[in-house]
Amino acid sequence: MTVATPSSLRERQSPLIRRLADAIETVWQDNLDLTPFHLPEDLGYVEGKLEGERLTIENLCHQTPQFRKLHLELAQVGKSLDILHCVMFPRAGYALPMFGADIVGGRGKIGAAIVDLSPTSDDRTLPDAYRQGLSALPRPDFSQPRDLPEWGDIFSEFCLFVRPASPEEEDRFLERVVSYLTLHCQQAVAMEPVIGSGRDAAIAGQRRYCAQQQQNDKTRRVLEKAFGDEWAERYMTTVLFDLPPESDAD
Ligand code: BLA
Repeated sequence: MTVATPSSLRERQSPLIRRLADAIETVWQDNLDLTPFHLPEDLGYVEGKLEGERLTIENLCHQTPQFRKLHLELAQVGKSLDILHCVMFPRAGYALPMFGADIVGGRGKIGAAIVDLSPTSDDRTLPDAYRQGLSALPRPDFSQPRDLPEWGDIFSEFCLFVRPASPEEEDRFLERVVSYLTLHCQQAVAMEPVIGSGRDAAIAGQRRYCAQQQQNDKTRRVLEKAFGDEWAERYMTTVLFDLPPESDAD
């Protein structure tokens, strides 16, 4: 992997993105047993051109006993687009929801901020401990909620999708991400791996999540314009939302 200075892009990004990236890493380090995860050689640090502006992507990945991949990605297009993308992919034996977050901003404003713990079970609901933990959080208070696209039927009733309209709303969004993430890490480390039908259902749920996310045309378009159709397809299906193996392999 090309090793970029991990903090180099971060320093140039919107404050909310920078703070979120730092916060996510802190929660991971404090709660999980991290070991390195290596992306395909050429995909750790990537540069392309988008409408004359430089698109830079920096990936940070880990794995843990419970997660086959923890992915934190920062991307920037010239001065116009700042992106944070984060997904935690459970290992096959761990029937956990999917943690996902995506922040898209630019020119000093965040236009889209989304975070969710998305169910992977057959009945498409979150485990009780998640529902209880999430219900106990302060009610989300944001003045500009956004509508989910059609492929977003994978998200839970706790999905938060907003355009943060003030520094206070940015702070509240950050706090909520940290709460979701902390709950998720605590649940994950306390969990016993499952076998049999629970395991198959969790794998199927994770595959469904990734397949739906691959339909996000807004992400795909940014990548296609900078790197071409084929590269975008490879990146979306091997780095952003790779499907877990269908059967028993971990
Ligand atoms: C939206 N994602 C977007 C948008 C862009 C990207 C440009 C449109 C912003 C807007 O409507 O204001 C771009 N996101 C990217 C790129 C990467 C990225 C290029 O992550 C990576 C290199 N997306 C995720 C995850 C979630 C997610 C994990 O990657 C949710 C947990 C959601 N992004 C998401 C949703 C939208 C979005 C729901 C709105 C899509 C729409 O309105 O059609």
